[in-house]
Parts: sequence; structure tokens; C-alpha cells
Amino acid sequence: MAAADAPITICERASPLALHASVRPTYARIVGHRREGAVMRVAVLADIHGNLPALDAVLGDVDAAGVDAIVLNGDIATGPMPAETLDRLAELGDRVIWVRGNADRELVAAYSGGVNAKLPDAVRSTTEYGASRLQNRHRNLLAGLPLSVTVDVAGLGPVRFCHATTRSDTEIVLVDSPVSRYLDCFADTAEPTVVLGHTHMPFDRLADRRRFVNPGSVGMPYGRAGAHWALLGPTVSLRHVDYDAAHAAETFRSSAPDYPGLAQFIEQNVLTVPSDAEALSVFTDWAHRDDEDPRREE
Ligand SMILES: [Mn+2]
Repeated sequence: MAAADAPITICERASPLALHASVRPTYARIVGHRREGAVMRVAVLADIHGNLPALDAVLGDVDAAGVDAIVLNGDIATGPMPAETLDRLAELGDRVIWVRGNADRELVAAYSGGVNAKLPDAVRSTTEYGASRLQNRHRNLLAGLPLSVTVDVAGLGPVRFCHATTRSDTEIVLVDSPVSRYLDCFADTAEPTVVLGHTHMPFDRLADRRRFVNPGSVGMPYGRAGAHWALLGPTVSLRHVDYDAAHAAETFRSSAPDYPGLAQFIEQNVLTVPSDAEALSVFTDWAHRDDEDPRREE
């Protein structure tokens, strides 16, 4: 089977590339999908995927940058340390603005015994692992997350945050997707700046006058090892922080010995990562057959 045909979802690097397989408090409140009451500098953390050592490295970097809020752009928990990751983020209180990813949605379904049978085997096993590690408070937290959120960011104005697109948590939009793809996927989105996640690769581009930013992935990056995030306000800054890969691997082996495919997770997300060229090649193929993609569930 060609790599591009491998059954895999983007939230888990089980196959194509895997080849198998100080934050200041704010007092803003969410109204609908809009965060009101403050204009902020914001850190965006996307696709953490239960990689607590990577998250901790980013939180140190974010603390030094001094932001008002942290937006979590989905796919937060599914990975080796799901409960620990959610607890770490929940400790930060209302400085954190949560957005739902497809993996978070699947985790909620699995927690209630309804794991998505359409998920590829490797993804289903990590989703079931994640669900088995969560407590009810984690499930309730994830079950209440919005598909997108708008925040007023200093120097940028209203910024819309979503995991994949503002209408779906699984659609694939890439740095080199045609402008028509952007126009289609964001037809109902008015904000001049949109921040995505989902494809785990950092970019910052215009599409018909609107700016689209992907901070890359904290826990499962492509292109460059380490943890990726973005700082917004008054400009957009794509950030990267290295962390101790050997120490992180030890943490996973002691804290998550039963994680399905742990050795592979460590080898392909922590010690090394697939190239952006490999990832783009696979995702481009997926994007072209999105309509027939069983992973797509609006
Ligand atoms: Mn995703």
C-alpha cells in the first residue's frame, strides 16, 4: 500500500510518515464563541497531543514572553500523557481559552464507550488509551469545548481560532492549498486573521486579503524537532523551543509504559520528526479526496 493510502488520521502519526503507521490574569469572558472584555497578547498552542514535556517547555517560553492568554487550538490530550496534560492546562485557570480538535471529540466519544469504529486501528487504540486514563472532570472539560473562538488581539483586531476550519474539526487546509480552498472552507468567517492547527506545520500566509496562521504542533511536529507555538500581538511570531528529548523519552517510558506504540511515538515525534515535504505530500493527497474521507464528520 502506498504511503498516501495508509489509513491514518492527522491527529496520530501512526502511518504515512510514521511509516506505520508569566502569564498575566485576564478577566475576559466567553460570549458565544467570542472572548470579550480585553484586547490581548496571546500565545497559541496547537496539537499538544498529550506530550507533557513539550508542553512544559512551551509554557516556560510563554511565561517569558508575557502574554495575557493562551489559546489551545485543539488536539490537546490524545497522546502518552492525556490526563496530566489536561491537569497542567486546567491549573492555569481562565488564562486558558480552549478550542476543540477532532481528537478531543473522539476522546469524549470513547470515554462514554462509543469509540468511533471508523478510526484506523492505531488511532482507535490511542484514543481508547486516552479515554481509559481520563476522569470524569477531564471528559466534561473536553465535552464543552467550542469549534472556534474569536479573541481581540492587540495590533491585529479580531482573530478567529479553530482547529482545522471554522466549520469542521477535520478539514485539511495547507500552506500551499489554492486560494479557492481557503475561500470555500472559510466562506462564513469574517475575521481578517484566522489561526488554524490540525496539520502540525507552521505557516503564515495571505489568502485573498485574509491572513492564515498555523503555529505548528507542540507535541507532534513536522519539519523541525522541538515544540512549536505562536505569539500574537502586535505582530504574528512563529516560535520554536527545544526540549530535552532524552529526558522526555524517559518521562514517557516511566509515566506511559502502556501507551500503544510508545517507542514509535518517541522515535518519530521526540527524537526525530518527519520532514515537512513528506507531510505535505501525504496531506495534499488527503485534501484532494476529502469528500470521500471517512474521517470527516461534520
Ligand atoms: Mn487534528
